[in-house]
Amino acid sequence: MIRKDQLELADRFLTLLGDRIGGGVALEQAERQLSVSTPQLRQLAELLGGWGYKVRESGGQLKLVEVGNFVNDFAIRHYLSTKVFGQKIHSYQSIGSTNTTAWQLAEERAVEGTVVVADRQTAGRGRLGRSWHSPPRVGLWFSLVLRPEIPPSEASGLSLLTALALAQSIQSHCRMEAKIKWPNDCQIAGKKAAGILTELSSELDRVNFIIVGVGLNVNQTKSDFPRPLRSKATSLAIETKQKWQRAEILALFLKEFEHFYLQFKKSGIAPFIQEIERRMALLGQKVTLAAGKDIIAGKVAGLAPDGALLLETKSGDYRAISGEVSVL
Ligand code: BT5
Repeated sequence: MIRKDQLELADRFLTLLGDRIGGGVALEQAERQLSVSTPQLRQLAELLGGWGYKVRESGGQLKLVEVGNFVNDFAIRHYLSTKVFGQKIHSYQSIGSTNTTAWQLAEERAVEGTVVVADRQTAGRGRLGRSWHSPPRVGLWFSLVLRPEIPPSEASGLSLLTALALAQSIQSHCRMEAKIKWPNDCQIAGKKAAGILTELSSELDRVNFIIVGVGLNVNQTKSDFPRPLRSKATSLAIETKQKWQRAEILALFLKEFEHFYLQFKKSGIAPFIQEIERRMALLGQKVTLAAGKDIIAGKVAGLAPDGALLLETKSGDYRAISGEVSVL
């Protein structure tokens, strides 16, 4: 177990190193600013090495020569500026499903804002028993524990809220337009870049906890996707032609989400509907909606104040609270 003061020192050391490959600082300056001896500084460099940050020492200079792109507690905290989300982080190299682990932790009283994140999932889940492709080191596979005091019927709004926070953080950080595909996807250039799996533990009139799971494709190349996914899935790297620091994106998302979530707890999804509609894929388009055994054809008219999808159909307006939308 690494002590908290060591973590803080390592964090400050990384900032002194400029936080990027090629960044550096004079040995003497680092010792002075961190109030540590040379052996202590070397220990900190070793600690950073374990997290994928390689520091080289030569001629009294320290240089950051490798940044590992890990998504672990240290890397996330380095970028984190939230009050609730990510104050408790469980990070794994490999795990079945972060949603399953977050659910277990929530049953053991994990606090609101707990984040479970994995470099790889071996049994990543989508909705309705579908699977989620989660290869190592290229994506963000994580789940959040939420404990809102809302009726269970309002929980589905959290998928849309998450999609909005994802779309906004992708857009502001990667300068790339991201759209929301109702009810739980984020699309870039018409392809799926992220999926959201919201799972609810509740009694009839009361939520015990909610797990929001997010899979965001970050640094995959086209060939990293299995063939059947290649035509419909994409990643931030494919669309922007550059690799991204996953821990930084996670921290930015958590900040955006926290901001929205605090308002959601007071006023529900209604105040966000206009913004979600503005970013909605398929608005005004002819689609089919598969909801249970029903297939409904219609034009996407927008969202109801509770987040339900509104379709204009031949037999009048149709309101859907769940389902799968496909373009006709
Ligand atoms: C979703 O389901 O889109 C929800 C995915 C949630 C994944 C996260 S990862 C962290 C957390 N832990 C979990 O175990 N799950 C959550 P759905 O709408 O049912 O879409 C699933 C479909 O998306 C699959 O049937 C594939 O067609 C496609 N798919 C699978 N992996 C994909 C990927 N990496 N990128 C894009 N599409 C994918």
